[in-house]
Amino acid sequence: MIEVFGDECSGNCLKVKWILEYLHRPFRWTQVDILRGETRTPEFLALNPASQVPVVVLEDGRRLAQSNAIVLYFCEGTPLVPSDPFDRARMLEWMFWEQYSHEPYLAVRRFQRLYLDRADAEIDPRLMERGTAALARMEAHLTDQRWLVGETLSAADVSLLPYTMLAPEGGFSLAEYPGVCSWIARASTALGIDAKPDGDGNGASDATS
Ligand SMILES: N[C@@H](CCC(=O)N[C@@H](CS)C(=O)NCC(=O)O)C(=O)O
Repeated sequence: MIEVFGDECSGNCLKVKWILEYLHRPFRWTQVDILRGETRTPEFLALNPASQVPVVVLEDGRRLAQSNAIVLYFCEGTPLVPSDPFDRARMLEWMFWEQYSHEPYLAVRRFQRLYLDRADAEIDPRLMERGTAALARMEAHLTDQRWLVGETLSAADVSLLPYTMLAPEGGFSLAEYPGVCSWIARASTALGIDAKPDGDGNGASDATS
């Protein structure tokens, strides 16, 4: 059986959990507590020298890290990866953007606020500034598009959903992004996830975190 090493407080790990559940792929979840330093133990470093979750161990023992690489691996050959090469590249464009221009701000601000208990004034203001720019970029696209790529759910939506949906826990208000809120509802429904972003930045979300 596929084994997933992850921490459910991590959006990167939720991507893996959600896609495996969506694709009805049985898996065993091993909880790795990042706050207790469990990614830094010799045993974990033998699994992933990058000391990060998520990591999956396939039935044949091969290991794979990096959430978007894992999502793409499981989505290959399904309708979640467009067959048209250009659309596939556009899907990857969003997934690379998520890792470089979205997650480093939205996820990091959420982590500092929610798990390190930092007051807003103690958090680098650039996280709010750049996270807001990322949400605005998504809103510009989703104002007249239902999905990030093409006419249906793709791996790009799976990649962008967790940290966008959890943005209120990082102090970001989603209220001014109606296109993003509609997309969160649409993508969550498609994936079978319960998501009710409150949009007011108070962190009251039904999301798993
Ligand atoms: N780019 C990586 C980021 C993974 C990552 O940052 N994992 C964090 C949790 S979200 C982690 O394991 N941190 C523990 C540590 O750095 O010791 C991915 O998408 O999988």
